[in-house]
Amino acid sequence: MNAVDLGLLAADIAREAGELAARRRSEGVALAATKSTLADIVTEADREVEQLIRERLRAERPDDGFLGEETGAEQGSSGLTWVVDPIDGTVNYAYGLGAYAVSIAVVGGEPVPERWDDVAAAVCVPAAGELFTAVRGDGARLDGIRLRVSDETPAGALLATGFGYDPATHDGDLATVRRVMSMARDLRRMGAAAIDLSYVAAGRLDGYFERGLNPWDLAAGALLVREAGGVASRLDPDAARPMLIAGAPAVHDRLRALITGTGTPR
Ligand code: LIP
Repeated sequence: MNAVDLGLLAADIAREAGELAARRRSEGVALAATKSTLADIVTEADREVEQLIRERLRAERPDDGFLGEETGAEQGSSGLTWVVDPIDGTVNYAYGLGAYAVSIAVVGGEPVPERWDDVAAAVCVPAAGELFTAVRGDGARLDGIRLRVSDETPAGALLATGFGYDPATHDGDLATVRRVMSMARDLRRMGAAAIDLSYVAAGRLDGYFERGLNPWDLAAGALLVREAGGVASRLDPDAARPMLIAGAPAVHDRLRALITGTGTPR
């Protein structure tokens, strides 16, 4: 299978998984457990959707590896790994907010964000009926239409961020927000990194930054941004909470400079 075919497979499975997530949502959400902190939850649907994705991939691509938010890692022998967040934005999902997504990426090499090679990705946002897709070297698309990142306007950049589930990290994250507001026209906090990144790719947001994302939160979205002409990079990759920064090249560079303290506020 070439990258385009892998992208089609990712898209098909993301669409089917999105339908299952939406169906379960309409039936009511059952909390399954809490994870790293009380605010970090997993629902029965997260597990069921990941199971469906895993089964579909096992049937189609038995030699590939798998790295999923809920069921963990399984090494493959093909050199490819599927990096999956069955429901990104679980808290939104549990509260009945529509900003949740199924995020599926396939990467080559070691399944670590700095070292993997992007191959293909799909992000399905069931509540909006939208499917974002990207294939390395072949662009990013929303329901088949080519995407392009947006440049900052004279009014400043429309930025988004997120905060982790650990209350101990909130002060630091708010200090970062304070630093970047000098370039912002406004700030959004959607609650699902895969959607934030898809929106950067689509030019619905000019830039996005967040500390502490997991590989499955960013794998598909980062490829979407890159294939839409943007940059997605990680600061402090070896720290406990690396910072992801994404946007059109100029927006990305300005964000990075303000976050690292090397940029001058406007
Ligand atoms: C969530 C992210 C969200 C972020 C949370 C968490 P989950 O993923 O997408 O934007 O702020 O820390 O990582 O847990 O809903 O899949």
